[in-house]
Amino acid sequence: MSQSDDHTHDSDLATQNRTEIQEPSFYKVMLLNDDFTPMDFVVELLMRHFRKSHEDAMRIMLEVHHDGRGLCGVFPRDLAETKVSQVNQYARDNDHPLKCAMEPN
Ligand code: TYC
Repeated sequence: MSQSDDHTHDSDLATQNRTEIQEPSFYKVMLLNDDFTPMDFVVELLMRHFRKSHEDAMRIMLEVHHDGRGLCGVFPRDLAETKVSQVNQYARDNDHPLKCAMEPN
């Protein structure tokens, strides 16, 4: 086998190894309950940031209120990170303690 064949072979193996240990590429974005953020702010946030209908936003908000957390959507990692940081910033800008977080799907 020539030197260049060796390189090709090695890099194929390296690619396979990297593929085997890759993290899940999709993440759940979860909304967390608190005692202070107004319900209508949460509903508006779900419509604005996750394109939910008023009905779905109300259902998710009540699920978070009763169960402590609720699913806003499942996104590729980069988009999940962006959503979480935009939502947490939006809550902070409006002086509410609401928190959003991501977890592997
Ligand atoms: N528990 C809040 C209240 O009673 C409502 C709320 C719902 C807050 C969802 C945060 O992610 C949240 N006003």
